[in-house]
Amino acid sequence: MAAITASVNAGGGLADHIHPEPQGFFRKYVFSIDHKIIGIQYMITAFLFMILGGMLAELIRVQLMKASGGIMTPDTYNEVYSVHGSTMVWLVIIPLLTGGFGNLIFPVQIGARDVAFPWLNMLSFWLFPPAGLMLYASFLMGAPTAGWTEYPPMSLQGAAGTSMWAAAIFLIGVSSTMTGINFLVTILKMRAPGMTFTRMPLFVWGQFVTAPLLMIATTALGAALAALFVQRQFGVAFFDPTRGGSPLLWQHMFWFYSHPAVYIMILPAFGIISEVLPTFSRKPIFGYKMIAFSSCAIAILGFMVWAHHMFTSGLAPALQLPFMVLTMLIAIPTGIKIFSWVATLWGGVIRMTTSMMFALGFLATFTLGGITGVFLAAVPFDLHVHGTYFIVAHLHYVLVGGSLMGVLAGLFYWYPKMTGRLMNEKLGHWAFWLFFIGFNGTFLPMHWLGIWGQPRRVAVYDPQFQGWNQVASWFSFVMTAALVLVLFNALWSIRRGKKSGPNPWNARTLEWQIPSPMPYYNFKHVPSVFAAPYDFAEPLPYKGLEEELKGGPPPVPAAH
Ligand code: HEM
Ligand SMILES: [Cu+2]
Repeated sequence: MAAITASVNAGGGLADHIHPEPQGFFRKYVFSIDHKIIGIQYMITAFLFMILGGMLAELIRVQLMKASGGIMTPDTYNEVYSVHGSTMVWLVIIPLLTGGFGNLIFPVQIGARDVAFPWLNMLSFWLFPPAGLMLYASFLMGAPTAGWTEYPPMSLQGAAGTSMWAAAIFLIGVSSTMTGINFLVTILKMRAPGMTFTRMPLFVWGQFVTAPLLMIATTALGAALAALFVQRQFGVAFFDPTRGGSPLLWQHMFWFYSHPAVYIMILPAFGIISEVLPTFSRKPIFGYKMIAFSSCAIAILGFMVWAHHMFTSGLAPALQLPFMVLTMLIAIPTGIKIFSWVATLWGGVIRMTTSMMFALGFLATFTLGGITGVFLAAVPFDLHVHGTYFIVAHLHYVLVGGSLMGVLAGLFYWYPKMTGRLMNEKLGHWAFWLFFIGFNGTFLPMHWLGIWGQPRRVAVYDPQFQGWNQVASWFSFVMTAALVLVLFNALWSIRRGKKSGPNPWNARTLEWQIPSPMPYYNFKHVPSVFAAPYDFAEPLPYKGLEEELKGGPPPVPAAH
């Protein structure tokens, strides 16, 4: 490893290329090749799509206030939840956690000046807004109606918008794949001298195990989407059993992507939590290696469990047991992480910043989502609740209570690194409590609604479920208000927030050793790393950072 880092630095490799900072609005902010600007572009775009996806969510909750529905026809309702789910997965959570926070932070944390392929990075960002607009344009021609999973045969029958959906998600997939390659090469080749694998901050580990998932799993999705598109537009019978195709083929390909994709949506969030908890309890993270290696175990196991989404799809009984056992195994590395996080808090000097509160909220709600995941892995239980609101409850506990809370913890934590200012803590605390209460009030009742038998994805339902649906709807407005408050806080703080200085939290990883906002080149002198992060009692584990906080551009290396 030392050999690789040494040759990169000595051979005039990527790490020490210095180019003048681009001038002019377009080169600087629109077609930027700077990983930090691209990260912020991803975040702004994803938050805009979150507003659209959130409006659809509220339409869903308004419709479900009354058992007899009321505001939408069933057809429109199908379009609304299908686009809502697709938005939240592909245009919000994945872009925020990989393209957004990934780009913004991890290159700095390994001591690099940029990612390995800056132009590819710009290209993968610029595939994202058009793909999102295509998804929304599908409303004009009949949006997809078969949910975010778009199972055939239903997805073969929908209006033209379903083909548009397939094309849009395909574009997003291409973008994800490029990001994965870029991040993997960056982490393998561009770490600062001394930044060995076991000295990498845990957020870097989160991106490191996510990158191969982005590359490998997304390929399966791309193939499935292409096949769906080709069957719909040109009639090749991939999924049509009457002509030798198989609708189950879609489910296998889709879940061979989408189960690993749930880890694309959670492993980077694990990384954020692993940064926030030690910083605000002033203790080294407990079980660093266990946290890092359990992420690898999760990534590998994640490829072996996809058929747990197909227990009710006519999967051969002989296959049910192995998929059940493998799925349950994932609870082990996940549990290891949860115990490590709790042990990190134990005896720590806890500072209740907003970021810390979101991290603690994550611990509580993600754990509950993980537990219902183990329930679902049990085939007899799954046969009972598959296709009910119990699934909706489970997936929102992991995706909103896990991934999105991780995003919010990261937003409050790293906001100074983007803007040089802190977000308002008082508003932040309000937003946290509104979010936590609103979220649990919305999704907790769905567990029992599901067990009692309320089916998901229907526009009208049995009147006996109306009471709890109203509860869920009212709390969903509270949760939305919390997110609006976060957004307002972020916008207000750009100008009015308290100046943060380089290291407001007294954190130890490299991004905090340079000015806020982070300068164009990140580092004047690429630092040397001689110990692991997070050891708050020891001196900083870096050499060569003395100049970083003084003004002016970095010296041009003499070699070229
Ligand atoms: C211990 C970890 C987990 C286990 C054992 C687990 C297990 C399961 C199982 C068995 C199902 C299928 C239920 C059915 O369709 O009948 C399911 C659904 C789902 N899970 Fe998990 N899960 C876990 C964690 C996660 C995480 C971390 C995420 C995302 C961040 C996630 C997202 C989802 C989603 C989106 C669905 C619903 C798919 C659909 O629309 O049909 N799960 N989970
Ligand atoms: Cu799964």
